[in-house]
Amino acid sequence: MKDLFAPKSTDNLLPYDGIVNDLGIVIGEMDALYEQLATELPWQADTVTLFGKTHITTRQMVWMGDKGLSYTYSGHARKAIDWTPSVLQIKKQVEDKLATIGIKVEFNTCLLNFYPTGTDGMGYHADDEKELGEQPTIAALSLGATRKFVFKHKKLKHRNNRYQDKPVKVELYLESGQLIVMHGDTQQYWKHTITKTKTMHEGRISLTFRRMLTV
Ligand SMILES: O=C(O)CCC(=O)C(=O)O
Repeated sequence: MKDLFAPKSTDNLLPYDGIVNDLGIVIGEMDALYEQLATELPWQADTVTLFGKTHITTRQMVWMGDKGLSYTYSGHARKAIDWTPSVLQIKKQVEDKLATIGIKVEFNTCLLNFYPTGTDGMGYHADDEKELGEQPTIAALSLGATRKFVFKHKKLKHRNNRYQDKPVKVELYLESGQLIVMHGDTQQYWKHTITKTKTMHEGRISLTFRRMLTV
């Protein structure tokens, strides 16, 4: 039976200052796709410099995109590798899905993250680098283990008069095959994280599609 209270893909999951839509499970054969990406991609540890300290992550990453694109975040520049046929096909499916809620975008890069277990995560950050332009549209597709994804407002620490009882944190559980899209002012006002957990032992891959300015 259809759940009348299930959120619609056009509902905004953020209470203010940005837009996040949940398009639900948008692809099939997720297990096979997860295995394919886990084995065929050249995963590497990520290097992150925060407050002058450099860390090598247990999370693995691959940066993929149109020829010649490079991207600097967390203090390090990365050069994109060429699209693989499987990721290019997923990109097309994601773009088609977004078009169904009126978002027309052609992504030119994808950051893929591989979290081997629940103890691998990604700290709070915003994808607000200048190469992404103002109000970037970023689509995130999850494969594998279900993980918690949390948004936290950058400035508001507590509910205040301006927003009355609206929350300053929003939590989602992202399942295999699920697609969310962050757009509008989201990166300007909110940070997001993949929280760590000791209770999850399976891996997860995320594909975060972006459009970088190429001038
Ligand atoms: O793994 C995810 O879903 C989030 C990845 C992320 O925050 C990012 O690539 O900026």
